[in-house]
This record gives sequence, C-alpha cells and structure tokens, in this order.
Amino acid sequence: MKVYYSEAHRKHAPPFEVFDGGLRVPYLENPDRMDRILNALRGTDWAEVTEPTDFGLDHIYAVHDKDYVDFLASSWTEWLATDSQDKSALLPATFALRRHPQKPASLLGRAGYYMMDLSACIVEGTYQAALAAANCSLSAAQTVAGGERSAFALCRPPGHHAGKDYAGGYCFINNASVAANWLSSEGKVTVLDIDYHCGNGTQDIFYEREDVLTISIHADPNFEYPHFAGYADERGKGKGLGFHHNFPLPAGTDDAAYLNTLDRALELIRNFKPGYLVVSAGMDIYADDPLGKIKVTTDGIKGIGKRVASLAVPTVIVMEGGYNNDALGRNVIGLLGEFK
Ligand code: SP5
Ligand code: ZN
Repeated sequence: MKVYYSEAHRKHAPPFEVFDGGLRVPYLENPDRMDRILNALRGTDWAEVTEPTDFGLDHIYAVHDKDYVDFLASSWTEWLATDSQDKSALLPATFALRRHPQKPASLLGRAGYYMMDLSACIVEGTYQAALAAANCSLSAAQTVAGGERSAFALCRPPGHHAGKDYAGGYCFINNASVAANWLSSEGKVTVLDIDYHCGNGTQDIFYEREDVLTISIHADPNFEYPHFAGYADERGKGKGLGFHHNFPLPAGTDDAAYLNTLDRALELIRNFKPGYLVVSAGMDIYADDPLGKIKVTTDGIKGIGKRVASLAVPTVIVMEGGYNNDALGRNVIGLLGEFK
C-alpha cells in the first residue's frame, strides 16, 4: 500500500494548547505521532512510504475560501510584526459569533474570525505543514483513482474540523475533503469519518451536496467537542438533504456497540454506491486515548478495517486524530492491515 508522508509536518509544532478552564498543556497533536506510525509501518512488508506530489493551491481553493487560505499564509509574519508580549503562537482570545459575522481588518480580529477554539495554534511552519498534509491526501486520491485498491495519507496537521473558512481542533486545511472533492469529478464519493470527534468541517463543506455522502460516527456533541455540530438531526440541506448522517455515541461505547453502529453506516454507503471512499481515520476512539471516552480496542479497530474493506470500494485513508502515541502504531496497522 502506498503511504504518502512528508517531513514538512515537523515545521508545525506549537508549544502549547489551551484546555477548558484556561490550562496551558503540551500540544497533544505533536510530531511524535507521525514517528510512531512510521516506525510501525516500516516494520511491515506492505507499506511503501512515498513523498507526496505538489498539487498547487487550486484544489485547496475548491474547498476553502481564498481569503481564509491567505490568512493561513500570512498570519505568522503579521503576528511577528505586532507588539504582543508572547509571540510563541498566534492564538486569539476573542471569537466571532457567526450569527453576527463581521470580518475585521486587524490580525487578531481575523484570527478570531477564522478560528473556532484555542487548539488551532499557528506557528511559523503551520501553513507549509498544512499544505504538505493536503498534498498527501491528494496524492493518495490520485493513486486510488489510478486503480489501486487503497492508499494512506499519513499526514498532520489533521483536517476534519476545518471548514470552508475556519480552523479548529488542531485542523487548518481539510485534507479528507480536499481529496473527496478532487475524486468527486470522477463519480460519487463517500467520506466516512471514524475519528472520536464529529467531523464538523467535512460536514459543513459538503452539507449542500448530493454527490458526496458524508457520514460521521463520534462521541455525542451534547457532552464532547466540537459541541455545536454532530447531532443526529443534522441531515444536509437543499440538494444535500439526506446526504449527511451523524451517529452520536455515548461515553463508554465498546467494540460491539461501535461495530453495530458502523454496520448501519455501511448500509447507507452500500445504498449510495460510491465510486470512491475516503476514510477520516482518527484513532482517538481507542479505549486509552487521553482525549477520548469511547472504549474501542485495537481488535475493535481491526474489526472496523475489515468491515470497511468489505465494501470493496477504492479507498483513501486519511490520518486524523489519535493521541495515545504508544498505541498509534499498532492501531493504524490494525486498520490498514485489512486493506493491504
Ligand atoms: C483532530 C482531532 O482529533 N481534534 C480534536 C480536538 C479536540 N480539542 C478539544 C479538547 C478538549 C479537551 N478536554 C480536556 C479533557 C482532558 N481529559
Ligand atoms: Zn478527534
């Protein structure tokens, strides 16, 4: 299996994030995550680690507003030119209510407009790392469009919380959505998001489209991040009505309950008959994840891989979350091993 990976992710290593209550903690979405997965893949005889192709910006502008991408591109330089005391990461303390959106000119005003929380810290290499991650998912899409059964985008920063014009939840460019949109010119596409958190960005990007079925299985937003999206009654809009599905799960969900829910999602995919599948593969559903409250084991993750592979649809697998670094390698191998 082709695994697309770029060293550029190392340029994005924010010194901290801010938890609820204002606590500064070490950035959980860190470069070590990739090293753990790479090491595990290098121990197999089927993973072929490959540099991504540079696809340029047009496929990113097809999913994200150009003004937002411009903000990602210039904000670090602008941040250095401000008189802020601590410039270790660009992070605003004021956020836009999109119920009353006004886009101000100032850097911190735009940062609050374009960010949804205190985890999408921008540092010097964020934009380059985010572009490289999108190139990994586009390269994986191209490989699958070229006839391979599957390909893996081993990328960070992750993408599924990033919407058309916002960053959040460690995400800046929605890698899975950029790949799904690219594939959609060749036929119907499904995005299946198994990250522990609702893929709110992917949901927003395709909410009014009927040619891309989006499905997210995640911890119930009534108690978990991202709080404001991911409820079962969000089903799409306009032509897209009926082409989005959320499966919110209670805390403590075990392998059997998770796989039952997955089977319901897979039935929707079978009925939709997509030409391509994009899996937003977060490993934070794992029982011992520091952010998660769902109790899926490594065997459960293998079970997910086996079931999704049984759809027999050409599949792009895109790395999303997963913060138990010790377990990341074996969990990713558990999922991918069913596709090789
Ligand atoms: C891609 C991805 O998985 N993003 C997740 C971002 C979640 N950020 C919100 C974290 C909420 C922290 N709650 C503290 C619980 C510590 N036990
Ligand atoms: Zn997550």
